[in-house]
Amino acid sequence: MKLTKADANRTPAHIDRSLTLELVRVTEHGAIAAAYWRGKGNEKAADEAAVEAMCAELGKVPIRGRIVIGEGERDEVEALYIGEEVGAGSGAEVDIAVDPLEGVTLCAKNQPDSICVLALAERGRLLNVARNIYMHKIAIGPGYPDGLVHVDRTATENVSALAEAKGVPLSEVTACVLDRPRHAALIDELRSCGVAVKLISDGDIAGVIHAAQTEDTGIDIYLGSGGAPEGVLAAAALRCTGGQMQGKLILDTSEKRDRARRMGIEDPARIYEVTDLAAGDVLFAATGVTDGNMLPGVKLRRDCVETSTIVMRSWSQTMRWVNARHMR
Ligand code: VTB
Ligand code: MG
Ligand code: MG
Repeated sequence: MKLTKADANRTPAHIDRSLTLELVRVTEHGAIAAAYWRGKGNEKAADEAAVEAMCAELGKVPIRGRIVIGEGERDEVEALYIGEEVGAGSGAEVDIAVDPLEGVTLCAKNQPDSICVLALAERGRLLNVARNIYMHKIAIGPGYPDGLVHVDRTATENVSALAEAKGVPLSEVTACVLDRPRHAALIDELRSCGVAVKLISDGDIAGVIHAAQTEDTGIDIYLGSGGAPEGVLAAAALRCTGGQMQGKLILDTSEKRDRARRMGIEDPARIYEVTDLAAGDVLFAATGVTDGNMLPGVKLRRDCVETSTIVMRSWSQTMRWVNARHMR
């Protein structure tokens, strides 16, 4: 088989491919637990349910795993804290990034695209960032020249370059942006260029992945700032789907800069490419909690529970959609 788009990413296949199905079980269980809290208005309970279920399932996976992006610091949260050792205790040494319930608000309000997410990489290959750090992000799909867009350029420059490369007028470009007051100027700028703006209320991991799947989603580019952990998780997915992304951390206080330094970040102004955020061999899994554009949500049927998961592997550049029935 001739592998082309994979070549740029190609690294030795260090991670056992059978772990893909193991990860599906983990995000499935997290999503099912959260699903019982859909629309109940209780973000905390939904999040905790997902954490607990993921944790229990991770304990069965044959890895020596370490959480590098988790729910918080060891003294802040009980489970899935940064530095926690997870897995069955034998197998490869790997690093894990989780967001047990990405889009807690979406789940609590039963709105689209809340997902249970996990990425797994070789030891030391995921950027380690704390939960309260934000990141400027820009992402486009595969098939464009390297460096076509840049996180430090203006939105106008970026969408103009993209429209030209795509061979369409700016009025046929769609940008996805988190609906936040801090993005008001960005949204105005995009609209004044004639670009269509798809506003999402939460969930920018899905937002970035949508930009890499333009043919299915109609979204050409993702722009704006959001959680840095979500940036690393999105980059892990992009390693598998193809596409470009850049991230720049927002370290706007000395406390954040110190914390980042302690986590190994030397240059606070560094621009991270996809492979700086998630390097080497990477696996990514996400299960839908609420019905969304990316994945259907959990279906609670009379006799069974149905889940839909996407699981990806960077080495093979495979994306698999796994629909599962779990008998009650
Ligand atoms: C961001 C985004 C997430 O929450 O962290 C956002 O990356 C936080 O929003 O996908 P605020 O600007 O309100 O802090 C999500 O949308 C959901 O966790
Ligand atoms: Mg979370
Ligand atoms: Mg999140």
